[in-house]
Amino acid sequence: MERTYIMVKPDGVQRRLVGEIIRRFENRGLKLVGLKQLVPSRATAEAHYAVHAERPFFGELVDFVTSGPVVAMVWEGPDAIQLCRNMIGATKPVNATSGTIRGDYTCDMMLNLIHGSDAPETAADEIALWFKPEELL
Ligand code: FUP
Repeated sequence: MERTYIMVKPDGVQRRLVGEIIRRFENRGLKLVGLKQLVPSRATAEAHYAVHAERPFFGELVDFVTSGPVVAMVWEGPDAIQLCRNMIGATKPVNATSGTIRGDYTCDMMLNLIHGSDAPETAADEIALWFKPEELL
């Protein structure tokens, strides 16, 4: 069993896609172990995207993810990290195929609805950044 950090970004919340996204993960058989809505602080957003700190889009990315409520979640299941990445679809819109969340609902690189951890180490770091242990049930 593996756990992954999933976040519906502000555009996904504004577009009323939270239910649709949760439904997809539930239908797939994953287990929801943590869930909350919050407006991320700048410090949390910068820590979450620290790997991109030197990239030219970093400021815009932090502005975007702190611009409104996000829905932070932890999902559990076999190979949950890669399985969720497959369901989310590629970062580059032209590579996000139909049937994936991004492929079905967005063609914008920044306004791409959802984040999912990309490896076991980042998943552990992100879960610890966004959730207290007692918030995971
Ligand atoms: P992903 O893991 O698919 O969410 O993508 P990354 O961690 O590589 O990038 C994080 C966010 O930065 C993306 F959701 C969108 C933004 N980004 C850009 O705007 N331009 C880029 O070239 C790469 C990423």
